[in-house]
Parts: sequence; structure tokens; C-alpha cells
Amino acid sequence: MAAAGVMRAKCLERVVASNLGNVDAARLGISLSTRGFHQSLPLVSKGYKVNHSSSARRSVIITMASKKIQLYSMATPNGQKVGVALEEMGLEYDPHLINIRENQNYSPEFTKINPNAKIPAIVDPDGPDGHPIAVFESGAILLYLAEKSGKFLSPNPRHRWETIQWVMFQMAGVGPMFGQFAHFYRTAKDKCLDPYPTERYRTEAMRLLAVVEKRLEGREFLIDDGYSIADMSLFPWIRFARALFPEKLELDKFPLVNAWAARCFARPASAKGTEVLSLGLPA
Ligand SMILES: N[C@@H](CCC(=O)N[C@@H](CS)C(=O)NCC(=O)O)C(=O)O
Repeated sequence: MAAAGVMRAKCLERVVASNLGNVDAARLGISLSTRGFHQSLPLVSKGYKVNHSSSARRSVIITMASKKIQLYSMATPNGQKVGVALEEMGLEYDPHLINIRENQNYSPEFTKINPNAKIPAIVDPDGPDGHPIAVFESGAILLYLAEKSGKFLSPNPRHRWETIQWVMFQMAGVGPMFGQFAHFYRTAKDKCLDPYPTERYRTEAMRLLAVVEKRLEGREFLIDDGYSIADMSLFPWIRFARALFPEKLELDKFPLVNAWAARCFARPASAKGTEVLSLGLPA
């Protein structure tokens, strides 16, 4: 078991190594081994469980020489945003599962890419200056990919800033509030018997839904000139809420939000993006 863990960790290191090269890896603070593949390295820290499935190992090994964007993620709402963006933008990428249920996000290899130990993260071997770049925080990744592809972030300055503003609204408001609500309502329901935190995050989540409902009055998407990274950042959270606690957040009170989320999901590339690195379970 330990040997399999070391093997996978080494594969991940070699993916990063082969994509970046030693000089570029040093820029990202990633130290790379030049030792042989089968030589044992103490890369797996205590408590870091690895996915031993051969498919997980295979997907890592296949991408060792890839020049595509490397996606390290899992299909939670934050992870889905990036899958959606990559699919919608038609950018080539290699997906790698970082299973947060098995604490793989705390592995030394992953925290070299995202020091905050959260999915999603990407490594683009062809960064803006021609050198590899690692990007974490899903909102920053959406902006990065929009700029790289020239898609879904309007060139019109007014629409562009509106888009950024709604991405920030999702990142600073909807994500954290829905996330905390999910934590107290579901994950910690047996640990915290005081109703205060659940109620606080429930009412705040509903207040945010009302803000979106108002914004969608007379609009097909959040920004007037069409589908954008603002929509991509937000609709996975609505689907998450609908899947897990539609009554608690009284989602039926927000018909425009529901219709808009369905419109986003009706786009084939967006629907496909939500499935990237999915374990087939609710996030
Ligand atoms: N603000 C971050 C939040 C990322 C985040 O919270 N990711 C969660 C999954 S949705 C995660 O990695 N959780 C694992 C953990 O906290 O151990 C972003 O949008 O990228």
C-alpha cells in the first residue's frame, strides 16, 4: 500500500517535472527529482491516502510529456467551474483527480501547485510569458482561461467589469456561504446541535439567491452580452443546492435562478464540464 502511494506520488512529480522542466519548476518552487522512476522517494506524508486504482495511475502516467493544461480537481461546485470553462473554451487539458475525500489535496505534490491545499488548480505549461504557470483559486483560473482563450470575458470594458464583479460575488459570497451552510446542515449536523450557524448561513444563502434572482430580471445570462465566466462560476452552486437541500433554501422561491441554471446546463459543453473528474456522487 505504501509502495503504491509512493508510486503515485512519484508519477505526479514526474508529470510536473516533464511539463515544466527544472528551471521552470524552480520558478514555481517545485523541486524535482532526477532519480530513476523506481527508486523510492519519501514523498507520501502521513495521513495522505492515495487513490490506488490503476486508472488513476494510468491517467497520470499518460500525461507525462503533455503540453496541455494540467487540471488537478474533482467535480465539486468549485471544481466543476473549471471543467465547464475548459470544455466551453475548447482548450486542451489533461484531468487529474485530486480526491479530497481521501485528503489527496494535502499531499506534498499538490500543495506545491496550490499552497492552500484546495481544488481546483491548474498548471499551464505555456503560460503568458511562454513559461509554465500554476494557478489556484477557481475565480482566478476562470479569469486566466478566459484571457488565454479570448472567450467568455467581454472585450467591452463595461461588460468585462460586470463579469469580474459577478465572479467576485460568487467567490466571496455564494461559495463560502453555501459551503458553510452545507457544512453545518449536512457534514457537522451531529457535531453542532446549536441551530445558530445553520440558520445564519441558510438565511445568508437565501439572501444571495434573492440578489441573483433580481439580477436575472429581464436577462438571459448574468451579463448582457451573453454567457460568460460569471455564469460558469455560479450555476454549479445552484445545481449543488438543488441536489442537496432544495427545500431548506426554498429554491422554488427563485424561478429566474432555476430557469437560468437550467439554461446554463442545457449547453452541451457546460453539462460535459460538470462531469469532469466526477466520482458519480453528489459533491
Ligand atoms: N476559494 C477556493 C475554494 C476551493 C475549495 O474550497 N475547494 C474545496 C472543494 S469545493 C476543497 O478543496 N476542499 C478540501 C479541503 O478543504 O480539505 C476556490 O474557489 O478555488
